[in-house]
Amino acid sequence: MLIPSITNTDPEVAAIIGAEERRLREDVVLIASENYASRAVLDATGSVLTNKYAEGYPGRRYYSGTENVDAVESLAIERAKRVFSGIDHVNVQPHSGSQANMAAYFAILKPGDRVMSLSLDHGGHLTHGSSVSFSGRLYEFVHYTLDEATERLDYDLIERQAKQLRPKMIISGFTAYPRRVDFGRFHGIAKEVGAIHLADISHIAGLVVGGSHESPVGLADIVTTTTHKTLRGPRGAVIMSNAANARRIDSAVFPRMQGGPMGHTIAAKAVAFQEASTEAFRDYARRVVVNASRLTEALEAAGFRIVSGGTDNHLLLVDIRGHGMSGSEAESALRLAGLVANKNQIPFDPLPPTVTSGVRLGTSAITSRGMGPTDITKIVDFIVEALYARDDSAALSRLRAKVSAFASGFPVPGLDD
Ligand code: DSN
Repeated sequence: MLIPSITNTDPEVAAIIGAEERRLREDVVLIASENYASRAVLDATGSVLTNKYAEGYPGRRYYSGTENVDAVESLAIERAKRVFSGIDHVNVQPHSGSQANMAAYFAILKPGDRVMSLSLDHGGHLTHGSSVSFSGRLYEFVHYTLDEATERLDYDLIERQAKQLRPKMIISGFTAYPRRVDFGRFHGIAKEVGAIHLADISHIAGLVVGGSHESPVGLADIVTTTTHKTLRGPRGAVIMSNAANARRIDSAVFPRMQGGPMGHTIAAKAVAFQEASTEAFRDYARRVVVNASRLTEALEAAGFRIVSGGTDNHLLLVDIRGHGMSGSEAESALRLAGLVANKNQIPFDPLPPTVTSGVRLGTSAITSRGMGPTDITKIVDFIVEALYARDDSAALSRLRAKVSAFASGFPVPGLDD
């Protein structure tokens, strides 16, 4: 699949891309935020639209010759509005999820304003107020946490906290929360205290457009999402908002935060939105959730504790403490066996983020390769074998060969389509 021009002109880079293609074919990718983009998405990303400067918005650019970028950006907006049904306004220019959140904050907040969000160690995100992120430095973030017994959101507690602290913005949306999010409840709480409700649906966007998770549209003033996770598009993001915040969002993205938009990535976003509007994508979203449930059941049957007792979406958190290892030890053993997952803190984790007591697993990528419940049973056998063999590098290497033979039997979107 390697693009011949790179092979001919830059064999060094071509070799690295070739190695990544092999890795994507031979590994079982269980990282909850990763996926396989289609060939069409990759083609748009690698297109000549990368060459054009087009600061501004369709019909209002600072350079000439932008008619094709105008057309593709307008199309991406129109398609995003179709899949996120009911949204008033979409900005398709943010280069990443972090930048989408930054622009949303710039649009609404002044430095020092108070914002409420889930803490990072309970499943939030760096840009939801971590002290090492611009967000925690510029704004006064206060955090809600999960309930210790249920390991789920406690909406009554969030409501009490919001009434007491009166934040200007409340953020819903998480990176490691396996349960359904009640956007309606967040909407009610935000309304009650006069806060803006921002829903960061980066993880579940594909489930939302695929009809497998409630949509925040109409319940959040601003919705941010990356386009490359469950949505299966190019690496990038979009910001959606109600009409009242549209102008503020646009001017926060450009000129306040970003310069020229990436026309090639915007074209790929348009392609991904088109793909996400099909019945095949709805079926994909359903299968992602079914596979995550199956993964949960099989791991529980193998003796693992699953945080919150299960999952309603594409991800789950495995509490690895009962197996005498840390999340980082588990991550390393799995990697050596060709199983790619990430260590992750679990709620009330006594261990730091570099070690952790948990592993986060997701089913978006394996479902894109066509794996189903029977394959999940096999994957759990591999996981168990890898964790038990964690100190035996020869056994892990033999297992890797088995995992690679298994994974190579499935097509790789982007390479085989
Ligand atoms: N890095 C992403 C994740 O893995 O959830 C969040 O930005």
